[in-house]
Amino acid sequence: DETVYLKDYAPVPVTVTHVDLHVRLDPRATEVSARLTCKRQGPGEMVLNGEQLEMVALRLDGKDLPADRYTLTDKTLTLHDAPDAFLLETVARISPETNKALEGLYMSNGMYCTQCEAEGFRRITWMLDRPDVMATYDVEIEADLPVLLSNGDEVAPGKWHDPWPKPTYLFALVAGNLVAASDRFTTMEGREVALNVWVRPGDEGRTGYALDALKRSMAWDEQVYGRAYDLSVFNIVAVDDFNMGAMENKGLNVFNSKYVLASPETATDTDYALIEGIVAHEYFHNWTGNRITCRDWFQLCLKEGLTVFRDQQFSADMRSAAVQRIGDVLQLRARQFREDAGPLAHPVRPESFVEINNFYTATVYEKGAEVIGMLRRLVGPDGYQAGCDLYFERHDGQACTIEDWLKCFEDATGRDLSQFALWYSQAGTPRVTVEESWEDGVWRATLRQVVPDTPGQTDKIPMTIPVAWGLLDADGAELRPTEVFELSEAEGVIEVETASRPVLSVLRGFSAPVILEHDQSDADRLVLLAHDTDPFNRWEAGRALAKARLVAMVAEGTAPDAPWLEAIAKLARDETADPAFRALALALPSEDDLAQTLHVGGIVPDPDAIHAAREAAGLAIAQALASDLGELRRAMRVTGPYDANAEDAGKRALDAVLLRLATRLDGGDAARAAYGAADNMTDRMAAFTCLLEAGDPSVAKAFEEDWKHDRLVMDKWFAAQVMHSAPDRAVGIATGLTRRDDFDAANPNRFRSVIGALTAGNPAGFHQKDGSGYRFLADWLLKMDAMNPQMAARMSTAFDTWRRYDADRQDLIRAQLDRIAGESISRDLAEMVGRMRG
Ligand code: HT7
Ligand code: ZN
Repeated sequence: DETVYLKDYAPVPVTVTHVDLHVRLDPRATEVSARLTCKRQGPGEMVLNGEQLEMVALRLDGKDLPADRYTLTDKTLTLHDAPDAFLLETVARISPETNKALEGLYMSNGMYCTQCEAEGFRRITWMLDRPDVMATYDVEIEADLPVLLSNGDEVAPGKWHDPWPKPTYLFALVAGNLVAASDRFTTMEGREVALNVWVRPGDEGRTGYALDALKRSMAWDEQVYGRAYDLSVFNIVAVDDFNMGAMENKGLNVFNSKYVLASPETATDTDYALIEGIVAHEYFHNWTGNRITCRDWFQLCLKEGLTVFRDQQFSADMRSAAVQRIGDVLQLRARQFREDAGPLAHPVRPESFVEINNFYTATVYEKGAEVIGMLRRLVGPDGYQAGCDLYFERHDGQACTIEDWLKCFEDATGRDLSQFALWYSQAGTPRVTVEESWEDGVWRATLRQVVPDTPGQTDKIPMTIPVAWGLLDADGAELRPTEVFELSEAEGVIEVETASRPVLSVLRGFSAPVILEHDQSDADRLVLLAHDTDPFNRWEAGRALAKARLVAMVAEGTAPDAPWLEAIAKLARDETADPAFRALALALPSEDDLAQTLHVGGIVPDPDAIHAAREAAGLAIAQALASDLGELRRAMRVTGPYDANAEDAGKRALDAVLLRLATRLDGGDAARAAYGAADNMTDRMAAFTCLLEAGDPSVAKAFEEDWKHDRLVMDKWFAAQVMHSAPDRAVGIATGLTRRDDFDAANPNRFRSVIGALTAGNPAGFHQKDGSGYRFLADWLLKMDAMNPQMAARMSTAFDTWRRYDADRQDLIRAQLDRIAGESISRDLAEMVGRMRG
């Protein structure tokens, strides 16, 4: 059994305090010479990790090690009778050019780069590849290339010294023909820091936004958390082939080029916002992750949940806090609630894993961030700051646990957090039901919580749930401003004396990651939609109304009703509301969200019927707004050159929603005009996708002609065609795209832009009754697994909702899962398929 358990954690008997690396780069025969300064700290053998390495030399204290002093396997190097203090020297040969898994040292477009989190360092050399072993590093890179980078400060060309002890997963090395866009930042401690964004020659003009985001992140972390940067240089490198978004290696962040490069012509507002958020996220890791790291991989949420929370706070400060919160919750529900409701559900801090790469999940990241948000609500902003200050002071330079983190808040605030800690160990999204009564001048809300069973976990204990609430009167005036009710038992009651029946606004700001069941009348929801002082709940009321309509349309075949359409139209016209907010309020719940809602309500979701209902609702909204669309769009016109600021982006977002509505009525006339007039990629993509939906035969060709030279723009082109095609054509289109010469499956962005676009972006297409979508995905998972197991395992989660569907679809999916399981597959994919089959 390859399962690793949290309960088995034990510190290493022999540790490494310093690493000297000499790396002679060669595409197929890179030589890595390592000198490890080792020190015994307890009894036992030293077991180093090492995979896919060819051993060239092995010496201890300068002498070749005799064969009886060590054991070498394809995964480990065990030293027998290691002394108390010694130098271990190894020379390993590796082949970066053939490394398509993109873990360890690999090549991307002629450039060398590394990805060591979580366990990639062991593919570079033998080492204690675990986060609780923290060492200083000296690195020398030998290669006939102009740019040679590693962590820390450059002490001579190609020679780097990192004075901050770090675990292996934060090691990085980059070498290639790169150019930098540069700037400077002076920290609050007076340190002068050189900032560089390294890209391929020709891409320099697209680095400005990332550099600016970096400077704003550095200033924000000083102002809000009191955290300053600690080296003389901060390097960011853009890489085309990258499994995830970016990586926070000490002083040398490596980014998927998609999250660095932006120009108005090639990037959308969404891209700009993502670049800002991810640059901030990786930078914030310098303290929450690097200076204080994780004791073991079970504690991943210690750095990821906290850092996501910090990047969300940053984005809220840079943009509209309400719009940011709605976006974060949409994302949480789409990814994390889905995960929590299926066979892949796991606690924010898992207790076991087979392959750690499979646990970089929405639960660890996004639910992990929600847990921090709840903690902040419970202890208050001052308590939160005091707890964070204590954490940074007490644990700087250490590898920590969730217990260490929580103890800082207990010590700083005097609060007992033992019940709150259950959020880290109990999986599943709690359901909170709210029942209201109003009798004899007393209004009462009874709140009940249930934490559902999840794989391997039953009979759960009630948790501490901060429920923010307020009251309005029937005309929408505020009766009671926001308060937080701590629901810490299975049931709790809120009581207020009031002469008239109030309208409850509950779970304001989405104060806890729970599913709220509140049987509120349409009339009350309309009051909240029009008047709630909490912008999140204004949006939420509109969403609840839309969901109820769509569910009825699917389940009962009803048509959208006039009061709802009038409320939506009123909101669209409401000039006092932020356009970005209006865009969000006009967007209908996603098909996947509706499928889950129906499933929970005991109705087997039919993906085609859901798609048809959404289309019909869209058409009805378009008709309700028909006479205003032109005027509303004119009001959204942005004058002057493109700027990615939130205000302009909000106008473009609302314009895109209105254009989509117009397309339902005019067959694409307005979109054709918008496509022709677009001077930026946001407007161009909005018009392009409308024209795809309208079935315009020429637009894809025209777009391709203009952009075939640009890889990142072409990723959008690939994805859009799959996402915006009619469901019965989606698999055929996706298949056709994979046969093109420029479909390079080894590039994760391109792979996601077709396969991910089908599974996540066109659910009705993926779930076609004939099973073609399932076959298509399984074929690609098997192909991808042979190349890049991490990618295959991640993409396989598209199957995780299979139990929602009808018996025929379940059989078809099950057959594909069985087929995959029957092949010789990676540990990564095997774990995921095993968990999904149950
Ligand atoms: N901490 C980074 C995680 C990451 C990663 C994990 C597994 C495999 C590849 C990876 N690339 C990046 C990113 C982050 O959360 O900041
Ligand atoms: Zn992170």
